[in-house]
Amino acid sequence: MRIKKAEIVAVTARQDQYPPDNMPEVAFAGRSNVGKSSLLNFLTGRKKLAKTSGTPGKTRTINFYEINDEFRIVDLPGYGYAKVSKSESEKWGAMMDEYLRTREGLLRVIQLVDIRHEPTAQDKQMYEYLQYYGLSGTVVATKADKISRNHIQKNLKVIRKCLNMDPSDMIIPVSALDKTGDGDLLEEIDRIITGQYLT
Ligand SMILES: Nc1nc2c(ncn2[C@@H]2O[C@H](COP(=O)(O)OP(=O)(O)OP(=O)(O)O)[C@@H](O)[C@H]2O)c(=O)[nH]1
Ligand SMILES: [Mg+2]
Repeated sequence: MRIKKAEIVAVTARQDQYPPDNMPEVAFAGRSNVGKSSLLNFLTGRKKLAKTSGTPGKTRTINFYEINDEFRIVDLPGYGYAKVSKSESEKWGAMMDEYLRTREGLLRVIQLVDIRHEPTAQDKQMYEYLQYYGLSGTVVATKADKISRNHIQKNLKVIRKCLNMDPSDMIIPVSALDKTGDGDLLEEIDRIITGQYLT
């Protein structure tokens, strides 16, 4: 698949702000700073489509991007950002729940983890949540440029085990900096939106 067109269609904090539930959607979830917004920019070839930052907690809303007038990629707010208050993390939870549990068009949530580290307790919790709701199956290991080539396979194995991934689940290394892994990820997104994983 090639991305020919990408546009932001909604920045939302509540369900009544979502675009109509009339298209397949794939969402990006993961810790703050893991590189969700950067990945979206990389895939679409649009450096400034989504705002990114070296400081965690940049994306605080659920942002919908329409791709090729055909499907949407949804950039979710990150978790695990140390400085957030209790009320803010509760707000995050309610906002995520509202989207993940009600969205008919949502086919899968791609979970992003940092390729350098073992998944955190919150990463595991998130993946379990996705497994429970039937939204799991694809993991992206970000920032592959930060480790040597011969560590990539080893770290992918650790992540797979740590998240208790199913043997049929996919894990794809990417680097938004070196611009690698986009082909494999776009193929996977194509399988998702064309319903190849639906039973
Ligand atoms: N080296 C390297 N840095 C990356 C890569 N992807 C993202 N980054 C950096 O990681 C930082 C966070 O990136 P974002 O895309 O804003 O992260 P996010 O997951 O959207 O974060 P929140 O919006 O806070 O949830 C930025 O400084 C990016 O430049 C990558 O592939 N390689
Ligand atoms: Mg972001």
